[in-house]
Amino acid sequence: MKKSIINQIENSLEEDDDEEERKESDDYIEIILDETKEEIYLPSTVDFQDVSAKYQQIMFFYESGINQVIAKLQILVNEFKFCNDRNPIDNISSRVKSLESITNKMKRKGLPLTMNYMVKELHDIAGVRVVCPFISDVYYVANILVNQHDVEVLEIKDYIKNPKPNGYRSLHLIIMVDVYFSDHKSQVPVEIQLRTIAMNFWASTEHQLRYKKDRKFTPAMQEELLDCSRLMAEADAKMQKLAEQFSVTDE
Ligand code: 0O2
Repeated sequence: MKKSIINQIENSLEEDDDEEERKESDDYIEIILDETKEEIYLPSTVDFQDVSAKYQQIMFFYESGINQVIAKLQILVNEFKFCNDRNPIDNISSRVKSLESITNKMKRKGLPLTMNYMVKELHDIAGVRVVCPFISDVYYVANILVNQHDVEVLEIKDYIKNPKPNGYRSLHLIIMVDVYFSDHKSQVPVEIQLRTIAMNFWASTEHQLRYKKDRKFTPAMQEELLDCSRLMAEADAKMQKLAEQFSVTDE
């Protein structure tokens, strides 16, 4: 019984091969943006109630990318739950970049506020954050993801090896992930930020204090923040050493 169902599926897949190839070349985002070269302007940030249908369709595209990445990560979390003593993933969160944040970033980059520019120039509209216990876990999880055949790496920014001048540390990956819609496949860009619990503590609290709030900190305050980042880095290094002594990170 099972075999015949499998045969049926295989046969129908063979029949669909040509169809599949044709559909894979269609790109959701191109369908949404139309072939017309007409620029579609971003909806106004002051009128959130009236966000255009087209904008919402594009956001659905990014949400689908997030869902795909979260599914991948959730499978890993469950696998580690069953097969390991501990989990290299502490928690996962995600967000679609807000319209305000999108327009601010585009203004900062001097880009026209159109959907075409948004799609072409911003690769962090879909964002997933993965918090791991140890530094080695960050690279371990990142490696698993980038080695999956439906994931293509566009960019890697290693702010752990090269922290930002203000002390920000994290590993950023921009990936293109395959997403299957009802009648075609698209590649969706997703930014994945991977960091330790200590890095996350620093980034979250620093964000609360000032990030993008146009608050000007005095050099002394900036030095304090940098100092806190160094403390976090020291704690991470010590925890990593302990983990290695207990052989908990030799997956
Ligand atoms: P949101 O929507 O608030 O999360 P690029 O994309 O290369 O043109 P960008 O945007 O500076 O330039 O990229 P980068 O350096 O990879 O940083 C993108 C994201 O990393 C930010 O998203 C933050 O989430 C995080 N980040 C970067 N620097 C800092 C920092 O100093 N402090 C904190 N707390 N987070 C940081 P956004 O743009 O804020 O978008």
